[in-house]
Parts: sequence; structure tokens; C-alpha cells
Amino acid sequence: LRYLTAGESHGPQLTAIVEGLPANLPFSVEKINHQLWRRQQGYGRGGRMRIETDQVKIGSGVRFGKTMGTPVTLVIENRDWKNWEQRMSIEGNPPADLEVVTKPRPGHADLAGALKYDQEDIRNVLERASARNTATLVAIGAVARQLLEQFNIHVYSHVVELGPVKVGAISGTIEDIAARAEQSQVRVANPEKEEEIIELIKKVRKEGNSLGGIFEVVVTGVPVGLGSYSMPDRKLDSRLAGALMGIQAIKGVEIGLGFDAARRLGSDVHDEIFYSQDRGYYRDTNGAGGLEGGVSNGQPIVVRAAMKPIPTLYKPLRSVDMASKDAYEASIERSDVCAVPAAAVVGEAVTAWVLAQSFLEKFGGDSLEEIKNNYGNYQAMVARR
Ligand code: EPS
Repeated sequence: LRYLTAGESHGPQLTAIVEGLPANLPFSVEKINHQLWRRQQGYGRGGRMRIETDQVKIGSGVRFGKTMGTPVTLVIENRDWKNWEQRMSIEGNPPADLEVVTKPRPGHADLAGALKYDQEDIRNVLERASARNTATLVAIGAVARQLLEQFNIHVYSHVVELGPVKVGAISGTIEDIAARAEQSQVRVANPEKEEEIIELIKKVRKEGNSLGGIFEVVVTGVPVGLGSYSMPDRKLDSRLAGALMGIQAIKGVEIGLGFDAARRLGSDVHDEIFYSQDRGYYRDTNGAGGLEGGVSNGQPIVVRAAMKPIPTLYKPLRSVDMASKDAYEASIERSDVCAVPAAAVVGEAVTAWVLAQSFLEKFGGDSLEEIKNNYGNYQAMVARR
């Protein structure tokens, strides 16, 4: 299972091609659109989100609501394109009044990208580096989820820290927590903290600043045995960390207890093993976050990712104009103040993708029926141990 994405933030469209899906998988466009909608929610988004209402168009690979085992093309049109047709024209020469971007914003790919690709106009860098492209990640993740659902594997998320505010311990099952977070404007399961966070975002917006945060993704229904300890690049945790770090603005990833495990004694970290006739092997704790030796152990997978504050600030940061080499302090027109709730949805998507990929690696077949057989046989084998 693999994908490629393409598209600029203010170009005509975003495109993804997914290859390696089995045939006969029930495929819902509506489910993809629902995930795209979720990514666009969250208190703290900027003006762009009022322009875009992302909808996917399927260009290949699906017939009568089922996959055919052929590549699936997903297209998301940029509604903002109509405001950019001249400035982002595919053909012809730049318009005489084109504003060339020469002022790199600290924290963005602008400076390193312009130097690396030898660009005079930083727009050629920021268009692709933009978090706009996370829409395609959510789309491919929504496809992956449809495969995982067939095997009762579900992916949830909630925001656990926003700027300096910690949401703290939350009771309930992950399904309850996620359902509460789904109702929240900032994807937080604790309504008291939600208020505090919204007030904080309001204040920071007034100050022309931005906020980061930490979200948690939990996957239930994962069978034991995805990934492998045999090589670093086969470890499921290394793949998950890579996928999460691949999201714009993510600066850190934790699995299970994560960095906190390093501060505890071994006896306070590892999940003891028990066995009973009806449950088989089981644990009472999940410090490992569902992964031991890079292999899923049958417990829910728990990953957290830290997002830095969005680097486009209304409050100017110091930089240097690449054309004149003069120092400048410049503000910008439009930006999000906080996109952590949206990043959590993107986190779910890339996690779903990695799990679907590992799942197909282990149980892969050309049709859904073949995969279901493989999965059933494996589960019977595991139950005999
Ligand atoms: C982004 C800047 C803003 C965000 C954008 C990501 O876009 P614009 O520069 O057009 O106002 O709204 O996010 C999206 C468009 C999106 O769909 O999430 C950036 O610089 O990364």
C-alpha cells in the first residue's frame, strides 16, 4: 500500500493516488468528506477555512461503491484558486504586478527551501510546504480507515495540552473521551479546560501570536503482531513516529509513557503479563502504548505528537529580505492562531495509514475476502499459543 500526493496551497487542486488497496473494499466518498470536514474544525483557524469546504472527487479505482484493486485517485479542489489564477498561473509569464515573496518567515521552510531549490520567489517553496497539504493526508487516511474498519480497528484522537494548559487526567474509555472531544471546539475532552483554552486562544490572537500543543491518537482493535523487531525500518513504532513527524509543525512524538518512561523505575514502566482461559494473555496497564519491540502487542496503540506554534505571526519576527539583505520586521495578512485540533485529525489519518499498510503487509491479499481469510487463520493460530 503506497500513496503519492501533489498540489500547491493556492493551485487548482490537491491530488493523491493510493495504490495497493485490495479489491471489493466498500468505499464511501461520504466518509472521506466527513474526515475532511473534521480537519477544518477547531477554534483558532484563520480566514482561509471560511473559503474552503473540502470535498473529495474520486477519479479512478472505485466502481459501484467498491474498490477494484486498481489505483484510486483522490482530488480536492482549492476553492481559493479563483483568487490566485493569475499569480499561480501554470502557463505564461508572471503578471507585471506580481508580488514576489522575498521575506522568509522564521519557523517556516521559506529560507532553507529558497536556498535549496534556488528560488527567487519564496512562494515556490511555501505553496507546497503549507499545511494545506494535510488535506490530502486526511483523505488517504480516510481511505485507510475504511480498510481498518472491516477488521474492527478504530482510530481516535483528543488534544491533551494546548500551549501551557494541560487537560489533565480524564476518566472514561477512549470511545467516551473521543466522543466528548468531538463535541469540543478545541478537541478537548474536559469542558472546564475547553473554556480556559478558548480564552487563551482569544488572548493570543489579540496579541498577534500563535499557540502549539500536544494531541494523543489511540487505536483500538489492533491485533498482536503488526510490525517487527527484526529490522529498525520494520518496527511499527518507527513507522508511526516517522509518519507523525511528517506532519507540518510536529516537533516530537511519544509512544505510551514516552519521555516519562525515562524518568521512572523499570518496575513502574513495564506492563506485567497475565493469562486467563477466557481472555488469553492480558495486561492491566499500557505504559508501552501497545508496542513492544516495535511489534503491536494487542493493547490499544497510544501515540502523542507535539506541534509547535504556527510560525506565521501577526506580531512581526525579525528576518532578512533575500533580495536586499536588509533586516525587516513584517506582519502577514492571514493565518491560523492555533491548529492543534486540526493536527489531531491529521495525526489520526497518518496513524490509520501506517496501520493499514502494516496490516496489509501481514495479511495482504488481492481481495478483501482473501485478507479476511488470512486474518482469520492468523487469529486461530495466535489463540492456540
Ligand atoms: C497555511 C496558511 C493558511 C492556512 C493554511 C495553512 O493558508 P493561507 O495562507 O491561504 O491563508 O489556512 O491551511 C489551509 C489552507 C488548510 O486547508 O489547512 C500555511 O502557511 O501552512
